[in-house]
Amino acid sequence: MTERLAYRTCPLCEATCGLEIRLVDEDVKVIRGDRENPFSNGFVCPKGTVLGRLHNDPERVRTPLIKRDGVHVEASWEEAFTEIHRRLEDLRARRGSRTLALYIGNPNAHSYQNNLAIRPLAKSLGSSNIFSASTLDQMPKHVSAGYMFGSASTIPVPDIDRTDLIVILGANPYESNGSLATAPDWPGRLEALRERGGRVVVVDPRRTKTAENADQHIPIVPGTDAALLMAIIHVLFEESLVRPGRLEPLLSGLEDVATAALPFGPEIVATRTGIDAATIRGLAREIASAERAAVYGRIGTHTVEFGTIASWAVDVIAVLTGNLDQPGGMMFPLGLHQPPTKRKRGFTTGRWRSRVRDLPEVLGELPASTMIDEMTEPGDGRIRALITVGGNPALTSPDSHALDEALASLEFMVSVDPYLNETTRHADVLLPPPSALEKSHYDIAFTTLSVRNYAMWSAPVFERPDGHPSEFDILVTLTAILSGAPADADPRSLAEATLAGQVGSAVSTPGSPIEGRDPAEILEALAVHPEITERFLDLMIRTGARGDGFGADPDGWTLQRLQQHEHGVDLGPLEPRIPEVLATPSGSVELAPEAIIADLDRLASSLEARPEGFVLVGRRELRSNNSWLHNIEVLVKGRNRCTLRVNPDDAEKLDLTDGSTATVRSSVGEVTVEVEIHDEMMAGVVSLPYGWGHARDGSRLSVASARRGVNTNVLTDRTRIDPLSGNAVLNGIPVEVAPA
Ligand SMILES: Nc1nc2c(c(=O)[nH]1)N[C@H]1C(S)=C(S)[C@@H](COP(=O)(O)OP(=O)(O)OC[C@H]3O[C@@H](n4cnc5c(=O)[nH]c(N)nc54)[C@H](O)[C@@H]3O)O[C@H]1N2
Ligand SMILES: Nc1nc2c(c(=O)[nH]1)N[C@H]1C(S)=C(S)[C@@H](COP(=O)(O)OP(=O)(O)OC[C@H]3O[C@@H](n4cnc5c(=O)[nH]c(N)nc54)[C@H](O)[C@@H]3O)O[C@H]1N2
Ligand code: SF4
Ligand SMILES: [Mo]
Repeated sequence: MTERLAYRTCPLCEATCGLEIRLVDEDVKVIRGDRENPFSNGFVCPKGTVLGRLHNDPERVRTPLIKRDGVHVEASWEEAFTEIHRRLEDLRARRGSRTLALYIGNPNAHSYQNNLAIRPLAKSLGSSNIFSASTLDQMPKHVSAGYMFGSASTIPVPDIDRTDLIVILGANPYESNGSLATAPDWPGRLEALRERGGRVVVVDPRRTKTAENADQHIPIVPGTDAALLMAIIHVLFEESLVRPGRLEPLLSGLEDVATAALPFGPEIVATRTGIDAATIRGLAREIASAERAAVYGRIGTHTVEFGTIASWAVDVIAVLTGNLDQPGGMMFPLGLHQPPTKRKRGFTTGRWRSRVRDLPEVLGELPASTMIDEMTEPGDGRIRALITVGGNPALTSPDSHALDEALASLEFMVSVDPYLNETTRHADVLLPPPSALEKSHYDIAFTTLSVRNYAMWSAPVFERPDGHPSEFDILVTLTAILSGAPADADPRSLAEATLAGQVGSAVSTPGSPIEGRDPAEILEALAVHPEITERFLDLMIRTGARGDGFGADPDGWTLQRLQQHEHGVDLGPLEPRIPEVLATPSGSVELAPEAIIADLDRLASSLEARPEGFVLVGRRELRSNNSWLHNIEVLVKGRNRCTLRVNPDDAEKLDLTDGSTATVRSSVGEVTVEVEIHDEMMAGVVSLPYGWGHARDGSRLSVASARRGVNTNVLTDRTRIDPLSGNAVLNGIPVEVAPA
């Protein structure tokens, strides 16, 4: 019997917890939180402990599948890529590149290999039909950050370990463990905040677990956070509480914000938000008077009609109260692989527009909500083929019944995914990535969103089975095929050429730490790493803000040095980064971007609207992860969690009893679901979890299918989006509820 311990980062959610994996004879025996990890200190949630079960899930796909006469059959990698090559070439020849599309799902954000490979893949498509889960999620934040700070990835995070007050809007980190604010053990950190005398305020239509454990819970009418936040800004100006402090000389548009906030007095927004004026004023004063305060909004402020305004307003409040870029306020992390400064180029959207609904491009993407229209509306450029990488839009995007039909009508579909699920069952070719335990890991995305500067490298726990390409190689092979290479093209040569190109550009970039160096010398230094993906990462780390500059700073970081820290390394608390982090053309924080100010008229008009009936919001739970962990028995056993939560008074009015079934109807669809009467719900608001609705023909998810649940996105309407970001409206859906 041989025993060993392996350490790695959990790749499932944004918290990036360190795991300790005990293996006996190369079998995963137990996974626990790594107590020596300096960031997560042993914290783990139930999901992190199932990586072994995911690895061993008999239904996890291990070899490529090709659909023949409607049935998925096993194929070799060579056969799979030959089929893709043949079908794509044929389609392109007949219909052109414009008819190809790509959907990029959430797990891509958790994989540095995919981070490296996905943009080149998108480019090789030669089509503007690029969609991702970002427009079902955080796109409003990218847009507001892009306008304010000059780069869509410059997102301030709450410095929760040092703040005195955190106001959380539309997030439930007790269940989700946080998002756009990477911190293992959010619950523990919030409890520590309260223990040191700080306060936690939660704004949410549900009294969530996070609200339950907070000092104050403020219920809000769904979809109205932007109005509440504008009222807070209004009060800050009206009561002369504006104190930007250190940043004052670096701000532009302050006066314009004051003017723009005038129509949003607390007395005016009170009815619409359901929050009385005194509470709004009290909240504004509390934020202004706290020594250090962080205002943090997430899913409930982003996936709504005024998502971009709300995303912008939270950062404006941070600026006005002197909390932006200050310890204990909202700060900018600096990942180990990041350069110290951003290139100044400003931010725009709408460089092209979608064919059917004329929606603007944002960050090179079109809204996922309009994928259906682009697939179904006849005409030149109609999508006929789709590649999905790690996504399940048939459950996760709005109007998903219609999307499901649209997927079935495609001429060709490829999915890179470990499961045959609601989406990938439509794929003509399925390419399975290796399991998480067969991959190396570094968080490119989440170390730039982390509440402490932190880095960790995880080596694969297991070697990949013979002949199984890495996910990077799968994506690069697809890129090569789309770029005109033969089906048996060696992905290595394309990747090597890309790496050489990046080195070439780094040595010729003025101000780069390796400016003027010999590219051959740099490539040789990188060649110590056997995997090409490691070489890309090492190049980023060594030319990053803390890098060794390939010898220029002997104390600097390299990937090899990081690899010696098997528990990860703490790189210290967040530090002020303004002005270096600003990339706006003016070099200042743009407080009043034209597009956002213009959109405030729409918000003002919405204050008069008094929606009748019920509104639907979503919910996440600790043992679930978006749409894809329901095939793991230990995570789904127990009572049915896919229930419609209804406030007790509403239930009485509607004649609904606990455990009965109700029909929920929206403008686009209908579901029938078990009722759970719950006093956490605000009156007039009902809630359904998302990511359910399994047991579709052709999927292979027997555990999930036994607890199918209903798909809440049958109810969400693809025509409702936040216009500035193209983000789907997934919360605040008008519905009718009745006993079934
Ligand atoms: N366990 C678990 N963890 C996860 C995930 C998961 O599925 N399960 N998913 C991961 C992903 S991809 C993400 S993006 C993050 C998301 O992390 P969070 O942002 O914390 O997401 P939710 O738990 O959905 O919390 C959203 C909250 O907003 C509330 N809400 C709805 N509408 C409104 C509104 O109009 N205003 C306000 N103020 N509140 C509103 C809902 O009641 C809910 O409590 O979680 C990540 N972590
Ligand atoms: N109503 C409603 N809808 C929502 C939300 C909501 O709150 N309410 N939340 C939205 C949010 S925040 C998000 S992020 C989206 C998520 O939307 P998607 O990204 O479309 O959905 P996921 O469930 O994350 O899909 C994960 C897919 O990746 C596969 N997968 C897992 N690991 C890997 C891997 O290593 N490689 C590859 N290639 N594939 C892998 C899984 O099998 C699954 O098919 O949903 C959005 N939709
Ligand atoms: S909180 Fe997130 S990162 Fe941590 S163990 Fe759970 S799923 Fe993994
Ligand atoms: Mo997400």
